[in-house]
Amino acid sequence: MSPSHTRRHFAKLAAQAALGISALLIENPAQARPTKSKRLPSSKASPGFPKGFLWGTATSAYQIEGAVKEDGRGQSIWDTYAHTPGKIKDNSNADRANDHYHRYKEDVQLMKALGVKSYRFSIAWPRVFPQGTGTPNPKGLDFYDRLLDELLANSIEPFATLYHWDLPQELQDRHGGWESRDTPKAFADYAGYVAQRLTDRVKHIFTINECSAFVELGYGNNSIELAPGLKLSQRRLNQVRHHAVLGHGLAVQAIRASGRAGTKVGPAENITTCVPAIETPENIRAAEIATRELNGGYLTVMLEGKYTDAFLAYAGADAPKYTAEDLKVISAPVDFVGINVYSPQHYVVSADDTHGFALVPFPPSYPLMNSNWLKVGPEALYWAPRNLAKIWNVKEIYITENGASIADVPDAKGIVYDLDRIMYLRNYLTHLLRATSEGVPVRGYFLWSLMDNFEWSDGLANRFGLHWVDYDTQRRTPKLSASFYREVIARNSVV
Ligand code: GBH
Repeated sequence: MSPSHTRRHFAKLAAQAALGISALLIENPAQARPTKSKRLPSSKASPGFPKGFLWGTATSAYQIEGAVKEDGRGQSIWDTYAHTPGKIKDNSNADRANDHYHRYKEDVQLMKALGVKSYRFSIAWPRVFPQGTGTPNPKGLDFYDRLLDELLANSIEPFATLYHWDLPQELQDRHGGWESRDTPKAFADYAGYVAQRLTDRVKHIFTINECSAFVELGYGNNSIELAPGLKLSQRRLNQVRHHAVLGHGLAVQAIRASGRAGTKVGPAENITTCVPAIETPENIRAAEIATRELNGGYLTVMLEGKYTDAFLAYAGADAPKYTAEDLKVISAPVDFVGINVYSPQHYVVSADDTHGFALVPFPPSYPLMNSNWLKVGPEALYWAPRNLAKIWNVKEIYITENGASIADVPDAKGIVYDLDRIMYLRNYLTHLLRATSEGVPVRGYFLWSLMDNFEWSDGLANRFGLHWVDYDTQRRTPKLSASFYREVIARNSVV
């Protein structure tokens, strides 16, 4: 540093000390009020998202509801798993979680304050069919009835997910859960029942949240684990994969049969996102090929009605057993495709081999958010929907989840200044804006999550929320990122 620079630097520090640095900090995030004026300073510089873009937030039943023994709810594989010693990092469970079952009205007001237009939540199968099949619990849908009424009274459009991993324990005990064809069949019955009862108010239904995550991490040999935490052989795992996508297809058909006319349905899949490492025509093509192959057991079979040759060749003798009719069901036409996008799973370059693509290894110090899988790569939010539209000609896309885990720390007044979450969101949304500006048909975006919640095997300690949750008092406090998101929504643009 030059002497003059050092002097200036010193003078600045002295001034801060004189003022008292805390006097320079904002009092609370609510001070960052959304812009009221129609003529915005940056409106020329940053073009907006399409008119009517559906800004939303997302949650799931087991992660927020609590009330696990109320109103006749049956046990799910997650109750069992979370109560198994050693499974959850901080030894927590979601028996109470966010107590959303009783505080949903307050939570709808949090959404209203953000200005969101839509909300993605999930319905707990074991509340509706406590044993998975058979007679529905008469009180099973009452909570969702109340929630829907509250959302609609506040002009927030409900998007319901039918399966966010909380399989009725009885189905696991009876026949190994998704190992059996009876589970996709039971899922379709449940889907049809919900469609019949709720599609007067819910117009968009997601079948299954992330087949790929709950199958690979729940039944496969992976270091990250989800319930039921089995480590099956490749042969059995392939059959589970097949049953999961079959469950999706059967549910699509059941919802068409039992829902009101105009009900729209599709998956909410954890797409394996492939990004060209360097944007050349060859690498772009390679990333498209990789996207189709690496989603072979999930989105590709759902959207094409066949397993790719490479998928079957790789599975070899362990390939799933299925019929031609199964493939028709799995690829039952959907109205939209939802994708959860957190990270680029792979950076891709072209290759002259039979595959036509090669995966670039991640360097050991590649930046992560606060989850060991959450690699930061904002371009994922451009390439995931862009490839989805390009490869399969999908006409209606929702980003059903995107967000960041942070080891948030509230200050003395309980406020969280999560600049790192804002950094993540701002960068990702910039790439989403590139997609919509180029005409990629993304209709909405559901930020994960409205509030901190039970983060599966990571427990309550790892936080994804726009609102800090104090699990002792159940107090919700907006983080700085809540003000950021409110501003994004108000201006329909990246801010
Ligand atoms: C979502 O999972 C869930 O839907 C949601 O419930 C959860 O709270 C949220 O994200 C945050 O975790 O092969 O390296 O990607 C998506 C994240 C996808 C994380 C699969 C683990 C496997 C490791 N999961 N991923 S990797």
